[in-house]
Amino acid sequence: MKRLLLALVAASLPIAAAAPALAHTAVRETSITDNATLSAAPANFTVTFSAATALANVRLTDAAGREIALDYMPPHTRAAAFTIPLPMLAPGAYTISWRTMASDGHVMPGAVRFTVAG
Ligand SMILES: [Cu+2]
Repeated sequence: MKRLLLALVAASLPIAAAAPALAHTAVRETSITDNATLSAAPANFTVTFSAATALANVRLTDAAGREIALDYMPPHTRAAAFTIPLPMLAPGAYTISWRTMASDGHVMPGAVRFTVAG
């Protein structure tokens, strides 16, 4: 199985190399820096990408991995920036994660971890 996976990766490399690097959508900026400790609970989270992208699977989890409900539905249109309102967060560690699908079809996971100081 591992051998097959490697063969698939090797087979897809020439295609990946031929695609312009800019076609890949990268995170340009997040309103909360990864691993930041915040003195106050943030009211929202904004993520900005290098190009318009579709956003999906936005999840907020606490330190125990429990999902915290978000009052947010990603738009059905592509955008370069998304602002996700956050619920009132108690002190603790959180992870906000998402998936993007770029116009070239590449799906990329992303996440930012942060701590609200108590
Ligand atoms: Cu890509």
